Amino acid sequence: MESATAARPAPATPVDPATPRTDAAAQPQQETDGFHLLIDALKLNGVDTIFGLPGIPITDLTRKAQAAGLRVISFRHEQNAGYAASIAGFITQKPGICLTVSAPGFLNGLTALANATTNCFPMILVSGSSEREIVDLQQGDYEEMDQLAIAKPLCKAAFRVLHAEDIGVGVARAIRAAVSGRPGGVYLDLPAKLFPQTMDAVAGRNSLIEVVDPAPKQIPGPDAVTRALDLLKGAKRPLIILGKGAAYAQADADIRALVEKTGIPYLPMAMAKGLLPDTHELSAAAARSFVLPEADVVMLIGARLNWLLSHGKGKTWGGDTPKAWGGQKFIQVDISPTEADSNVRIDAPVVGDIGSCVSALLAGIDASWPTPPAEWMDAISERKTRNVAKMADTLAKNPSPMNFHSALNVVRDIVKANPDAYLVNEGANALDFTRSIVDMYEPRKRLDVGTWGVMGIGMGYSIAAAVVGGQQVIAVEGDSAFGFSGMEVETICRYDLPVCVVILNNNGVYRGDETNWAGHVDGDPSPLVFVKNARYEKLMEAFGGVGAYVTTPAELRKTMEDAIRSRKPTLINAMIAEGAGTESGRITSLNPTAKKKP
Ligand code: FYN
Ligand code: ADP
Repeated sequence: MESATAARPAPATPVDPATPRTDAAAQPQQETDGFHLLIDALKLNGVDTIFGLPGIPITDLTRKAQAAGLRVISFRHEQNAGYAASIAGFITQKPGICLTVSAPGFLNGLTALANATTNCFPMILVSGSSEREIVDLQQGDYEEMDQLAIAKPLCKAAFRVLHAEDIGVGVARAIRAAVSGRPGGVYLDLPAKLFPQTMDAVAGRNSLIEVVDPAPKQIPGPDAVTRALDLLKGAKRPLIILGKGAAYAQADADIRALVEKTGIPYLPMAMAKGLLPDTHELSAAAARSFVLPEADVVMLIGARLNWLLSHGKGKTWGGDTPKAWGGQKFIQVDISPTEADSNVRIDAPVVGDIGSCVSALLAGIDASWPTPPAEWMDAISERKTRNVAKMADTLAKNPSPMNFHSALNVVRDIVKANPDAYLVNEGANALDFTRSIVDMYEPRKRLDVGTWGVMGIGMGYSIAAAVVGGQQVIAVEGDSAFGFSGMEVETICRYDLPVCVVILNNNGVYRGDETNWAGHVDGDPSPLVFVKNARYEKLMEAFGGVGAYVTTPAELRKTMEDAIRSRKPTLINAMIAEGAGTESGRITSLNPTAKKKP
C-alpha cells in the first residue's frame, strides 16, 4: 500500500446566519451512512476485492460494495472466503478482506483468521454482529455472540465500531495492525445498527483516513548487522534457511544477491520455494537431513525455529536426544523482536523488515567475502546428487495404477513449462511428495498448508490466487483435503477462474486400503476410507466446468495441458493406487500410537 497522501481531516467552513445561503450549505444536506462510509474507507485504502458470503446483517453491504466498484467474490462457506483473504494478503502485502455474517458466519471465518495470524498473513475479518446492550444482557438476540471477545485470543488485534463517524478510524486501525510489524489477522466487529446510521456526507468523508505508510520499514541496528556478518564470515559450514517471511517481504533480488554473493547454500521452506529457482546450484533442499545437523552457522531469514524445523534441536540438528541442541550458532533475521530465543539461543538476532535487513547485510559483503570451504560444498552436492538420482529412478517408473511419483512427475513438467502459475497444495502424502518432487521457479507461487499443516485451504487459496494474482492456478489436492472445500468448485465456475484442480485419488485419508479394526464385516468402512473410485470430476461438470477421470500419466498430462491452454475451470480426478502413501505422509511420528493394536 504505497499511497503517499497524508491522513488529514478537512477544516470546517465558518457559517454567518444573517446572509441568505447560496452556497452548498443552502443545498439540502447530503448524507452518507455506515454502508457507504465502510466502502469508501476500504476504497480509499486501495482495497479492491472483498471475499465473503452474504447474509444478515451484511447482505446489502455486499450489494452496495459491488455497486461501488469493489469486486465481491461470494463463497459457499466463510472458512474458504477467509482462507482466500489471508492468501491474498500473503501475495499482495495488502490485508485481504473477508466479510461474514454474525455468529456462525463469524466462527466459520475465525479458523481462517487464526490460521492467517499463525502464518503471519495480513487479513481483516469483518463481521456483522449483534447489538452490544443485548449481548451484554444475554437476552438471546438473533445470532447473539460476543464476537470481539471470542476473536481477541485468536488474532493480532480486534476492534469494534459503534458509531458511523468512527468507521474511518476503525478501518485505518485494522489495516495498520494487519500489515505493520509481523503481519497477521485482525478482526473488525461491525454491529448491524452501524450500517444504516447516517451523518453529514462532508463530515463523513473527512472522518475517513487514508493510512500513510502502514508497514513502515524497520531498519536493523548496525551492531546487529555487523555481529551477524562476523559470525557468518567465520563459518566453516554455513547455511541460509529461507522461510515464507522472506517470500512475503518481496525483497527477491536482494535475497538472491545475498545467497549468490556469499555462495552460501540455502534451504527453502515450503512456501519460500521459488524465491530462487529450486534448480539453483546453491539449493540444499535435496540434502535437507544432511545440512541441518552438519551446518555450524545457520542464518534464518523469515523462518521460525518451530515444529517445521524441529524447534532448532534434537536429532534433526545433530542433538543426541530430542531436546539436545546441535551446537549450531544461529543468526535470525525477523521483524518480530520477540521471535529470537523462542526455542534455542539465537547468537545474532537481526530485527527489522527483511528488505532493510538483507540490504544492510549486502552492504557489508564485498568481493573479498570468503566463499564457503569446498569440503562443505562438495559434501552437500554429493548428498544432493545421490538424492536426485534416487528420485529420478522413482519418477522414471510407470506403475499401473499410478502412484504419487508417476502422477507428480507430470505435474513437475507442467509447472516447469508454466513457471508463473500458482501451485496450491494440500493433503498429507499429496503435500509432502509434491513439495520435494515439484520444483518452483518463481517467488510466492507455492501456496500450501503452512505452519499449521491445515487441511481445507485448497479452493479458497486457488480462488484468491486466480483473482488477485491473475495467473493460472494448479491445485494439487489429496482426496481427503479436497473434501474440506470441494463445494467451492461452483464458485470457481461462477467466476470462470483459470483453476486446474488435480485430485490424487487413493480412495481415502492418507490411503484407501484400511479395514475396519473391529474385523467384522458389518458394512461400516474404516474411518479412513472413502467411496471407492469416487467421481469427483462430476462435481466440476455439474457447474459447467471441465471434468476428467484419468488413470495414466499420459492422460493426466493431456488433460492438464488442455486445462492450462483453455484456462477453463477444470477438475482432474487422477486415480492412484489405494496403497500409495503413508499415514500422515512424512510426519507419521506425530501420531501418538498405542503400544499394541486392540
Ligand atoms: C527434497 N528432497 C529431494 C528433493 N527435495 N530429493 C531429491 N530431489 C529433490 N528436489 C529430499 C530431502 O533431502 C529429504 O531427504 C526428502 O526429500 C524430504 O524433503 P522435505 O520434504 O523437504 O523434508 P522433510 O524431512 O520431510 O521435512 C520435514 C518437514 C516436512 C516436517 C519440514 O515434512 C513438512 O513440511 N511437512 C509438512 C507436513 C504437514 O503440514 N502435513 C499436513 C498435515 S498432514 P533427506 O534429506 O534424505 O531426508 C495431516 O495429517
Ligand atoms: P516458514 O514456515 O516458512 O519457516 P514462518 O512462518 O515460520 O516461515 O516464519 C515467518 C517469519 O517471518 C515470522 O517470524 C515473521 O515474523 C517473519 N516475517 C514476516 N514478514 C516479514 C518481513 N517483512 N520482514 C521480516 N520478517 C518477516
